[in-house]
Amino acid sequence: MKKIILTIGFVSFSCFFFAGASKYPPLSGSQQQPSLKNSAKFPIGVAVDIPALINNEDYKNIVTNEFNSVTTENQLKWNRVSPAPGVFNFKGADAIVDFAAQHNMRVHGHVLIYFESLPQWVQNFQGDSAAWEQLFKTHIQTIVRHYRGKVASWDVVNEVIDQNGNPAVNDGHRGGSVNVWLQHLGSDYVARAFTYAHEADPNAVLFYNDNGHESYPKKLAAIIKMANDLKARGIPIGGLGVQMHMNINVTPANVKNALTQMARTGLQIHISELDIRLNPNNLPDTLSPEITKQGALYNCLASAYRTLIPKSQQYGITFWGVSDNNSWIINAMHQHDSPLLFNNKYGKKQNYQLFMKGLSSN
Ligand code: 9MR
Repeated sequence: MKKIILTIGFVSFSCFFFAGASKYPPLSGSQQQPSLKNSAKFPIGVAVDIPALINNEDYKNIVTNEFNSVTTENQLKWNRVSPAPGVFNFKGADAIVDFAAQHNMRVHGHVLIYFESLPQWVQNFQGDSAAWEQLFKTHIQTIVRHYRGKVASWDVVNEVIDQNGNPAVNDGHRGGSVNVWLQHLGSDYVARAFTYAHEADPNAVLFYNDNGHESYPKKLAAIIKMANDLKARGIPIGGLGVQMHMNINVTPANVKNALTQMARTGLQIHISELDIRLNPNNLPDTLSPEITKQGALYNCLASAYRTLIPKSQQYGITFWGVSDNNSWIINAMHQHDSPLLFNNKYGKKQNYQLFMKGLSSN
């Protein structure tokens, strides 16, 4: 076994590689190509969107060659799937689910209850708490029933704990949306969301999904406490989504600490929205000096997940986007960055190899 220590700037990465790590692990089929999915003993996923998944051959090839799980990046957000009262438009998400079925991929459904990405009609909805409850329940159950047997798991509730570990009343750091669910349904709506989803598909694995576990200790503690409380009450929570939208200043120690603590819940642990920003301050100049740091962090993350999460809890690692030009960091945040494993021309980056090495077991 070799220990490789990379020290770049003031960040030190310490990862263990086993002697066989440069070879691909034994695979069930003898003809399998080297790929991310063939290098891991757990699913490797990617968030996908329409129309790229239908129109773009390079994008499709990466999705089918490298991944065995897909997450619906935007097509099941409330504003897409239910843009008007009583209207459900499943066209976009159906296309993703059909694609996944054709290519034998798992589908993770994102997202049922999220107080961002709500259409105006929900934000302006008028009614007493019973009317809000009905809106909430109908939304969850209509979608989960539609995909029963086709979508393996759901982000049932997303991002409702703030950085200090308190219930999020708004998306403060992004400045805008109010948590209408907390406002109208009281704090126990999280538990009811899981119960409603479970009624609609008892076989689906149900996740609470959030970010910042590696950076905000009070938030990490609050998420773990909530998960343990839900479990103790018999609420059907099956897993925790650890988004891991990170940047190169996150330390391996913080990643390892978050994963170790999350694993103690006994729930499935899904690294659900992985990307690593090179350029958190959005500087205009070259990104290249930071690429080594990013690669080292990708490598450590893969190896930490493989070694620190018990096999029975490894739901997989999902990237938030196929290639840099499809990343929300470029498209929604308009940042100058290069956060993923594939570049703007759909080519593999150096990070790809480093992440893959981290996936390999001895
Ligand atoms: O990647 C998504 C981007 O395309 C959307 O514009 C944005 C707003 O809906 O949401 C992005 O995805 C978010 C995910 O749904 C929840 N966790 C944070 C993700 C990045 O903002």
